Amino acid sequence: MQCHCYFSTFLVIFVYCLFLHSDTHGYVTPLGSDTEEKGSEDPLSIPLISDKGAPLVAMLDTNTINRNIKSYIKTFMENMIQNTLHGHILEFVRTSLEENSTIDLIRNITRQELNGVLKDQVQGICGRKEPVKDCTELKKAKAISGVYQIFQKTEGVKAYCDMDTDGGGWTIIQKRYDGSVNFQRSWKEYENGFGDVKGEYWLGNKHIHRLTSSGTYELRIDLTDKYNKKYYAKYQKFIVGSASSQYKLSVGSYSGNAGDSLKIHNEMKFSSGDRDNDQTSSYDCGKLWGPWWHRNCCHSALNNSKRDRWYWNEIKESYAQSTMMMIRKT
Ligand SMILES: [Ca+2]
Repeated sequence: MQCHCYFSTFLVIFVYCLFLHSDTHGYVTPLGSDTEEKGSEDPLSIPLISDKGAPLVAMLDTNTINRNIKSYIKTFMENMIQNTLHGHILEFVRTSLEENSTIDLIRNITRQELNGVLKDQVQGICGRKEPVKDCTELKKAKAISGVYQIFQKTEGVKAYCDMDTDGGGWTIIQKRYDGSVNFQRSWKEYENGFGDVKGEYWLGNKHIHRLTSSGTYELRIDLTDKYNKKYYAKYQKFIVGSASSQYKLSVGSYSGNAGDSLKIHNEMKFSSGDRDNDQTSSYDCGKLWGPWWHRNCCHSALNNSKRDRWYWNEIKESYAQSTMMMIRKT
């Protein structure tokens, strides 16, 4: 792939964007692992003392300063290009290449296609004037699926954005597929969020509340059963209340093929193992079935700790092998 042919063009655009928005929260950052580690070290900071003990600022060591800035830009740009190219190359190869294409034709089309993709990506991201709140806004900035920082300029929560399913723009609030993350957690952990944003995670009730109280949001739940059959349940109404409401669920206007196993949980408070807010005195549903908006154990329980007990009553045999809950502003 001849990325170097137009790399310099986008480097110029990127540098322009970087200095146009000198506040690092002013643009959207695709968060790769390398970027996160380097970002936490403040790569643009200027060392006061060299590794030999010389006072760099006093000596006006501009070479070191320039080297740090160049290193930061290089790392950021490499991550951006990798993230950008990965999804779009796969999509392009899948949809656009014909069997009889010649090597030259493929090369030319690929270069042209990727040129447009990169240009849109960089300009879309840099062109934003306001901090990004969620994946729906990122979709408008032409971002692709991946981990992003939402709620910029505040706490900077990370979330995985699904830009492909059902038109994209989805902020994933729950994802499970291999049981690698323990979901039998405390009230506080469910409030703040936990897990691996690149893998299995819960976004956090306070963040879900903040999003769903800021506009009209829809919820989509994707499930697969042990036969690998895919199901989905979509709700045009989805609101999670504040902490004082015990993160009460308001959900409605179902469509899909998974069946409505959330209906009976409507208007229920959230329960966890250490906070029983359900409506049965016989059971502590949060302990038995995992934290959820329980009424009386239960028609759904997708946070169940047991790998084979991710419960959705309406699907075949009632247990899912993978679950994904995501929300989108309408
Ligand atoms: Ca109870």
